[in-house]
Amino acid sequence: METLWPLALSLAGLVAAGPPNFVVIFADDLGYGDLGAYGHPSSRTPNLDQLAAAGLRFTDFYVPMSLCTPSRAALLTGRLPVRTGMYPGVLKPGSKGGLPLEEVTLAEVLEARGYLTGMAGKWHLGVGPGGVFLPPHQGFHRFLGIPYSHDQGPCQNLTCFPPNIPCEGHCDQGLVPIPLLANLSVEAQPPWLPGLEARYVAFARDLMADAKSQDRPFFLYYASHHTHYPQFSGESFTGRSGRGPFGDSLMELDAAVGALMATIKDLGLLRETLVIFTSDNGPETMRMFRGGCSGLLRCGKGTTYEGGVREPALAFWPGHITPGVTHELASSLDLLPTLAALAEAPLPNVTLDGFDLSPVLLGTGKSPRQSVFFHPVNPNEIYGVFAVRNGKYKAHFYTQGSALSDTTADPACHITSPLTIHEPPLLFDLSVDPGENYDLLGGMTQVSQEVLQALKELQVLKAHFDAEVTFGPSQMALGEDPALQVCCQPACKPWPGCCSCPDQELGSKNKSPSQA
Ligand code: CSN
Ligand code: MG
Repeated sequence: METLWPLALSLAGLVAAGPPNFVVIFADDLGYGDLGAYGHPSSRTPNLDQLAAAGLRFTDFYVPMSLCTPSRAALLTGRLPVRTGMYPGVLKPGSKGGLPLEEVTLAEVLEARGYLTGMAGKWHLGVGPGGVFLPPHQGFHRFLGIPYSHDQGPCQNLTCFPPNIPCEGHCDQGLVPIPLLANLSVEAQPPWLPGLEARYVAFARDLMADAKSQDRPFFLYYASHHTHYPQFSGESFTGRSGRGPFGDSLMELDAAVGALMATIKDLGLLRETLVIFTSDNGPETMRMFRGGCSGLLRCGKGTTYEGGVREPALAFWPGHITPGVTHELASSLDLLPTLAALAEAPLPNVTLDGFDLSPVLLGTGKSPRQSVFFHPVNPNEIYGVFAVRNGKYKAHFYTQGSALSDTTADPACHITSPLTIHEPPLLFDLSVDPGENYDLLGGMTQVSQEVLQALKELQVLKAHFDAEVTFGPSQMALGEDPALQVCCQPACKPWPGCCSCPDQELGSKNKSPSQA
């Protein structure tokens, strides 16, 4: 098979022994069915497909909550979003709260082990007064990115595709234009979106090269805005994917992955670098054909159905990970314990919800994870988890549609489907019914002893889990203060529109962010 970045054996790779480098690539709102390697018929994702072919492709990898902020918090802390206060919904540009500083992030775990840590892209774990919640205060030595979603600000005047095609829709009005931050300074407000991914790639290259020249391991958290709405892409991708604006955005993400891989190869670090790719939540199908695809799974973003919480996931590490497909249960919660184990870094002294999956990656054992639990995006302690998967069985004790999953053919996904209690739960055997179509207790077939046993186990798992999990105080409940929004022109008028320092006007000088 021809490879896009052939695995040349480097001498450095054969003698190295220190902790491995980690590159975690996190896509935004990319569905289970969106990659070529996961069966999409028209996506162009040659680099990701190459990672899948030469690495480990997960079929049963989950996030604990089907929304951006909670999912990102889970990835970086190894803890349920309800524990860290990252609920309900998502953080806003003027939110007072953020990921509590006492939470220990993966960056902090690895920084303490001597890693050079950097993050490019979408943060969405809070800004707060004076930027207290931003990545430089959460373990990242370097940060280049937007602190939240790129639709959380007016976008009618933004360019999404070159030379001057505006973004689709108006996005969120009455807010400051989206800022691009370099550490704690405003680099541009708003940045020119068709040039954004290339900037992130350049940042990532510098980080990896600098770590190598300092003879240090690195941790790169690459959280692209692709393929979130409104989709954008650079000149080389616009109109090139064969799948419209969503495909162009995905193709640019794929090319960024290729550029990161080429950099790792050029540095001679392919065998010292574990690359992981996944997505924060299922597709935002309310955007119709611009909203991504959950493939054969039910519903999408904002729901506890499979399409909301099961994600594409790849792990690539030549010489360490045998190429193949795994059906082991895995979760984004497992990243922190897994990478900490591989780096031989001590775990934070807190309740973790993840498991060390290094046996699955290295082919030395089975997954220690037997079950996964799903809270809704507006969780409470009375209902607890809405759904539980144990082995091949999944029970839905509660279901609720979401506006984010509107427009799919299945009305159960839509906002018009209210909170529904299921007693007994809806019960699916995902090994024969990954699309959650046929309720085993729905009277269609006779209920076997095995199914009754599975039901009992799921009920016990839910009861024990809910009893054990203590919710942290909601950071979203702290509310918003519009004056906390980042503004490149402190105290300007008329606010918030005056907070405008686009790339071409800013030139090379940076402006410090401050509160308006
Ligand atoms: S998300 O998408 O940030 O990727 O989850 O951009 O749920 O209210 C979700 N929401 C803006 C968004 C708002 C987003 C919401
Ligand atoms: Mg998202």
